[in-house]
Amino acid sequence: MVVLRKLPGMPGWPAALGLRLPQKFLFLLFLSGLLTLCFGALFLLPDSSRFKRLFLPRRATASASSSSSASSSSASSSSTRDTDLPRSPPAAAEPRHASPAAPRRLREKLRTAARMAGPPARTAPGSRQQVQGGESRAQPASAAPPARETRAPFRFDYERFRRSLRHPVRGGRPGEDPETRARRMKIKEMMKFAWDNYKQYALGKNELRPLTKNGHIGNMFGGLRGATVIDALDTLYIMELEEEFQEAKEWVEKSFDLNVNGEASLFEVNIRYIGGLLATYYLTGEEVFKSKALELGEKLLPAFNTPTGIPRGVINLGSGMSWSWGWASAGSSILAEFGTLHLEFLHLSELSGNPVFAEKVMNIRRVLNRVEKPQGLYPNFLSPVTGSWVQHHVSIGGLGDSFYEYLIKSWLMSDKKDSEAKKMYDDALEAIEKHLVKKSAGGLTYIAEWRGGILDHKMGHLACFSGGMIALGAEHAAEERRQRHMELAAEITSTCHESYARSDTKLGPEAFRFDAGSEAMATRLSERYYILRPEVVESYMYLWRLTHDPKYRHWGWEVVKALEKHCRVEAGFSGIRDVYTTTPTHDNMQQSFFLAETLKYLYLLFCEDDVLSLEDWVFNTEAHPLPINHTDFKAAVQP
Ligand code: DMJ
Repeated sequence: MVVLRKLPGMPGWPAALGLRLPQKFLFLLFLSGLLTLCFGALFLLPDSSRFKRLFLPRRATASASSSSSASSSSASSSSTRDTDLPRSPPAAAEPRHASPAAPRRLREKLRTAARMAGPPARTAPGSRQQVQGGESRAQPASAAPPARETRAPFRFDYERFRRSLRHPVRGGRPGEDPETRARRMKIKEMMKFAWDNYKQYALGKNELRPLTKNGHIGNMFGGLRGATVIDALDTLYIMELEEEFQEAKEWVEKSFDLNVNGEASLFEVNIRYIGGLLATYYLTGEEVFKSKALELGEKLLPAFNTPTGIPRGVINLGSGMSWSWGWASAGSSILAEFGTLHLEFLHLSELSGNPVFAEKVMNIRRVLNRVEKPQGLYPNFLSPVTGSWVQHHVSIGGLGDSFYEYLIKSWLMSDKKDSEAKKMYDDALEAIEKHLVKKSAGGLTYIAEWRGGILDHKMGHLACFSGGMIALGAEHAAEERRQRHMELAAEITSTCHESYARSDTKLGPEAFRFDAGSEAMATRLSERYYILRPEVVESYMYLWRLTHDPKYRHWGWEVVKALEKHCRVEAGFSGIRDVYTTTPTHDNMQQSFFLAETLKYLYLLFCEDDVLSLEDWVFNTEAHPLPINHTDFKAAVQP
């Protein structure tokens, strides 16, 4: 742009023309009118968006283009946020700055662009792995199909859904024995204690610090608050803690702010917040939970805007910028993270009538089906740019775990129609059985980890969910597999129980090993802690429901007693730093998953089977129940 400025030694333009003051004024008036006219004309040109990007402040443009194709109600793309320019064609939904007075052709053009384009790629600041420039030009397989006309207003038929359930949500308990009831009531009391202390000292923060009696915010949720509220909602409801449920609901209605601007884990926000909100909506029919879940779901969509459609692990919920974890090799995405979206995203499509969520996760599945699996195993790190594995580390514990869980649960949630998910699960389990399942010298069955062909004879606490998962899958397996898998599930659950039984506190360590003479015990100081994790009691709950062997209730009750003895402190429950001492020190953290999962699974262990029946519900990986599709979900995309 030419700048009119006075050069040294030269008279200015009007002076050089020999004009007097009134003439100068008229000249300047004419000049400014001319400029205004030219600038305004740019907006009437048919393809003016490129020019707008040149002239308008960056944030206004970014705001318009950050609305996802799912956008209808989200307030996420506030123009007050500082964002970089998108590098992809702008606009997924009709930009909010397209005024009703804009020429019709222009509005139609913008609408078409909105239908065709995914959400824009953003460049993340700092040294972390960034969204690559130009990436978004590659068409992810998940791009929305063209020419989808304006959707008819959509209303999910909640009453129809409730009628489709085969069991009452909270179930009936005719003629149960008094001991079972008393144990269940004890667990309910623990939940009330955990909630009351959180409410008193940390309401609105993410977790309670029960020793210092204050709140913890952390950095996993991108500025979102109240992780414990959202995680606790459905547990409070199921336990019939009515007053406490109302307190939690009121916080969601009045204080749960989605208009935040921070770096969140896509996975954690999905499993805890979206999972918790969806489950509570399905349980109660209260619209507030549905609308918050949908609004939050839309904010996650820009993370999928990569060449493959495999989302990156971290997203700024305000700007939509996304990037990979700094610790993940070569900018890779993590199997357990991008593989643990399927259940929630299908429900987001079901409730909104918008297929975009289902399309995103079906595309992840397509990419995974295309890529070659070493010996049939799924490594934990995948490049979102090339769609190839980055490292050959395989684990059914951390980094891999819930990917496998979501395969079998996707099939169950589809009312056993999603045969592709079932096949992926069966094939993966077969490879795991063949390469990773081992027996220790002392006869304990465990699942080892695999590093490029070398076995690491260790199991993490996280891997202990697999007993429950394998039992759940076995229940529905063909006859020859059924018994073998049921035995495998029981053996793994028993090994995990051993990791508890062999400690002084009767709580299990973060990881335990089967080498150097060790059997189901931690061998490193750094692995001796217990942070109120649920995986072992989760497996007890499934094994109880599927076998009714009383040992699982017995083992569950041992955990209750150990929690009371070692983790209960004056103002809540705390993790401990060493399970191998009877006087452990506390880590001062009441994790939100303790309320979402550990206490819920313990409670269900002492309930009748029809409370959150496995015939009606699947639990997401944070133990939030999502309904099985008995009524033919409209939005589900067929493989
Ligand atoms: C929970 O947030 C979920 O269960 C997740 O899948 C793994 N880890 C924690 C609890 O240990």
